[in-house]
Amino acid sequence: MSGPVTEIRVPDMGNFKDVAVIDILVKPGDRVEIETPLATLETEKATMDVPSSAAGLVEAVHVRKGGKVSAGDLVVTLRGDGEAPASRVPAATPDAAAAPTPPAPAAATEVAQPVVSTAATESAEGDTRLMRAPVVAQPVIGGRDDLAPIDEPGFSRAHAGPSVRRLARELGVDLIRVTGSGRKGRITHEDVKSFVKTLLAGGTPVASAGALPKIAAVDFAQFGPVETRPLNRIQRISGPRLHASWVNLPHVTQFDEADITDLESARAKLRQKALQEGIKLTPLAFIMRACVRALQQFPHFNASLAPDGDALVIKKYLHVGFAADTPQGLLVPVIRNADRKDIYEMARALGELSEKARIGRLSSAEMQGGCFTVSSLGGIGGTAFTPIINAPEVAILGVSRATMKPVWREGGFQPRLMLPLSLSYDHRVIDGADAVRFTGFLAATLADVRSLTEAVP
Ligand code: CAO
Repeated sequence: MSGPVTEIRVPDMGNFKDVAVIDILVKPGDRVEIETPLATLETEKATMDVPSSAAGLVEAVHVRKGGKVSAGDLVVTLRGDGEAPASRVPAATPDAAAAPTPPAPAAATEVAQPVVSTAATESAEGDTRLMRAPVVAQPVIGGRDDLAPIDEPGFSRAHAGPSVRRLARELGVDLIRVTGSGRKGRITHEDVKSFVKTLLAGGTPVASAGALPKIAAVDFAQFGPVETRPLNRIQRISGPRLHASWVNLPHVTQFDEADITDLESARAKLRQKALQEGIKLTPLAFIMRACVRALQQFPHFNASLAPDGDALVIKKYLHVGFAADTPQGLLVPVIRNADRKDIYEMARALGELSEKARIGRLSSAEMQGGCFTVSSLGGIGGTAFTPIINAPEVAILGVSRATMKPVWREGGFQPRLMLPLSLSYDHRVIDGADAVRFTGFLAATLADVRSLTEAVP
């Protein structure tokens, strides 16, 4: 190919500067078409693709994953094939955010625009509004009125390039209802057309196999003032993981109670001695120790499903994680070889890892390899909750606040300190009967202080 060299640069992104490059989508030698995504950028408020504004062969990529870019920076150089003479530098609109994007004339002269794909918000100045196209009258296809009115905030968030948006506008298709089949779920021309074809054929367009129905975006500002705060880094990482576990694992939660009256009086006696050694002996250390014993008794709780789901991988090691509430968000440090730790060693590990988590010093190795997780909200309160399994683990124990309750014992009511347990388990691996056996074993172990305080072999 011997066409002219075209430089594709970062378009005007409103107020954003030094935006992180989180993905490079092409390499030298790749053939790209107009609108082929070249790189993905991420601001605090949105991720956006930089699409090519010309067709040709990639000669060089000038940005690197992990780097930072601003408007006008060179992204790639293309050796064109004469199909699409693109403008070299995106037109610097003085206030691109303020002006609605005019209907672009022909694709060949279109200026690259970032395509916001996620997390764009009402107040994401510039990035969301950059993508807004003028609203056109919506045709009623074939006399049918299946086309719901376009939900503007949702439409502007959809992962689609400018010409796909234009096509959708022309056809009156709300992009939020279309499932993208392109890279990273990007909506293509074909997706819009097949959506319309399905409507014409009298069918109901469905999301592609396995895709979840989307929740319609709401422009909350129409109901009153709002403030939009970006999720923090940990929330952005843990959110998709929690979601993946929630939608992939059939969760059931078993509730139970453990009588920890004797345990608490034993702990009160041991606490002072432990404090002298710099160890804070909280109920959680005993609960973790009891979990170790339960996991040894029920090895299929100390397991994960093989990736194809047809075998159980039983672990011969016993690393137990615990949820820690930190200023940065929820973290799960893992106590390695928890089966080799007595109650004091367990409490020391809990204290050290919690402190590291709180001050942001936890290494990623210290959060890996867990077999089972304990999430204790007991220090805060509550009576029960349904914890989400830390997949690919198969169970998680939630612990709520212990309270004094009247318990019928030996022919009369006695005040006993009862600890609420909430065990969520993956029903593909664990049956309800085993879950009750597990919590029953835990309760019995927590009631038997000697078994918890004895030395570990
Ligand atoms: N019932 C009654 N009191 C309890 C209790 C329970 N189940 N668990 C702890 N307590 C008490 C402790 O004894 C301690 O009181 P004292 O100081 O008088 O001894 C107090 O509550 C505070 O304990 P703690 O929180 O400092 O220590 P911990 O070992 O119980 O917990 C940790 C450590 C890191 C798990 C905890 O600080 C934490 O972050 N918990 C939140 C976990 C979480 O967010 N889970 C939800 C995940 S899903 O979103």
